[in-house]
Amino acid sequence: MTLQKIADAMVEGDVETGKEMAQKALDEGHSPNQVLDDGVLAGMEVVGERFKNYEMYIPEVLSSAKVMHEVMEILRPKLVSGEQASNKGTVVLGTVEGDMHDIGKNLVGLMLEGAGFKVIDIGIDQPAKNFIEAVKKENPEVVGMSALLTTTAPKIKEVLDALEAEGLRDKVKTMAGGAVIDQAFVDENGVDAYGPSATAAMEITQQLVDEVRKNAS
Ligand code: B1M
Repeated sequence: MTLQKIADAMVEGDVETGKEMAQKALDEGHSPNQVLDDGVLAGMEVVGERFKNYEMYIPEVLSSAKVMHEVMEILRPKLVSGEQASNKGTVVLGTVEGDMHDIGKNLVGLMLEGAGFKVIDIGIDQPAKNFIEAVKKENPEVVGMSALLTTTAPKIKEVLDALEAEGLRDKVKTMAGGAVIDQAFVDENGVDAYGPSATAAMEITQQLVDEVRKNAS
């Protein structure tokens, strides 16, 4: 019931109720992951459907995104455990050029941080050169790219080509995710892994870091 109220608050763009219900759900003993999956993401799914069907428009979707952001601030300390800042691996993460969507990317970053990885989030609308700059500076094991538009998905390939051109392709593993990305896209474009969800991204990142470290030793 409380989780449903969080989902409803997401759809209605009601920040106060969203925050209140998220705190109530935690107090009632729901895990942060339950609040995320059955409250926040369940609500976002409805928003996505309504947006697609022209039943919700950009300002309303942005209000839903605000609710999500505020609820995530409540969940963040609970999702990000004491495992942080270990030597588990580094991930450079960003949304590709031309793409402003960051809710999924932020969630992936949060979950990865929670699992103990160092996350360098370079933000939204990032051209290939900025990914390269971050790789040179941070020396990550993994480069993560998020794309939610059919028009911006090809930018992932541009990042891969730039890594190749800079002689960095063999030093990192790459992962991509977002609404328009699937396994076929990843296979066709030579990305190392597809991240279907933030939860899956944690496990995949661990595998990719292990591979990079094994190859380097
Ligand atoms: Co946009 N939008 N949007 N939008 N938007 C979509 C993506 C769309 C599918 C909606 C639709 O029409 N059905 C559609 C794209 C269609 C297409 O290209 N095939 C679309 C469109 C068309 C647009 C605009 C062009 C609309 C317009 O202006 N006419 C415009 C483009 C702006 C731009 O980027 N240049 C636009 C704008 C916006 C808002 C600004 C209003 C807002 C974004 C706010 C923000 O991000 N701060 C927005 C939103 C919210 C959406 C929907 C409704 C929801 C996206 C979302 O946040 N989902 C979306 C509909 C949909 O996806 N069904 C839609 C929740 C989030 C948790 O899921 O991002 O998928 P997601 O992330 C998941 C996984 O995919 C995965 O983990 C996450 C958590 O499990 N994942 C990764 C994501 N990245 C990963 C990276 C990884 C691994 C896993 O490794 C690196």
